[in-house]
Amino acid sequence: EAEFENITLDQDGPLGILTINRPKSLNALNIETFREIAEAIMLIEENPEVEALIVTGGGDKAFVAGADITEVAELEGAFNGRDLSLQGQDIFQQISQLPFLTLAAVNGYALGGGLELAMACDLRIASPGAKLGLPEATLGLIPGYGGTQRLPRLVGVGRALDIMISGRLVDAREAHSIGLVNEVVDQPLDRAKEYARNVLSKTAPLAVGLIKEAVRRGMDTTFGDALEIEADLFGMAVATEDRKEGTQAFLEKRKPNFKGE
Ligand code: CO8
Repeated sequence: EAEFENITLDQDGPLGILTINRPKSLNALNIETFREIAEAIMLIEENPEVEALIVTGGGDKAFVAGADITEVAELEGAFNGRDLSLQGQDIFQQISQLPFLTLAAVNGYALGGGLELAMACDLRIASPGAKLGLPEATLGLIPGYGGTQRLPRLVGVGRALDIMISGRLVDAREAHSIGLVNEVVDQPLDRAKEYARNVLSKTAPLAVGLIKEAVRRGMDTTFGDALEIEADLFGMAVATEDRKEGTQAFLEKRKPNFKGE
């Protein structure tokens, strides 16, 4: 068990549960918390038992209310800020590149860096009272941990510009209607676990990783190149043992027994 001060990392069977846990500051991400998140991601990557990751917030008010504004207030000059942005972007990229399902259980405020963390996950499941936003402009900042790029990819350019330029908070119902969150339920962590267990019981793990890779790399390039990426990854899926097992199980009218090979 690793020792952390600002987060907890738990395992529930095949599920890794990363909780950002500074409830007195609404789980704001200070530099030390970022460092611990990076270490937790390394531990998760090295742990073959973890087959899906859920990220959530401690306490009952917030997922993560953003970067720690007390630290942001002390930043001096452009270079310092650019570096911080690159470091945060890198950690969230590592989360988005995990080769298995990642879910954000958004149990309250997901603002600024907090929404950027949630958007680095594959899916977002929010509580009815959750509020999401990128209010950086109200602080004289812009989103710096991937938000200006991930939000328009999720909800479209017009809606993303509205949310970032106004700095307004989006409630769970609206977030659901624009596709920023996938589901709204009273107990998002319980639902995230149920969703993840269902995925693990039904789908081939390598296929899940390849789907994520196809979507992620495809969004970065032209449509034509993206189709080539899809074909390459399709070829890799066809070459797996689990493809043989999955198709055979269908024909034999039984449940497949995927091995991740
Ligand atoms: N950082 C530090 N402390 C925070 C933060 C934060 N982001 N959010 C809340 N807190 C603290 C409050 O200061 C307060 O502390 P205290 O009890 O000591 O006064 C405590 O948490 C509880 O918060 P409130 O009393 O404000 O609770 P309310 O229910 O009244 O309000 C809100 C909740 C609306 C969420 C309010 O706290 C708020 O507006 N928070 C700030 C939200 C925000 O602007 N987040 C974006 C931050 S900017 C960002 O994430 C930039 C990322 C890019 C950086 C790029 C690199 C440089």
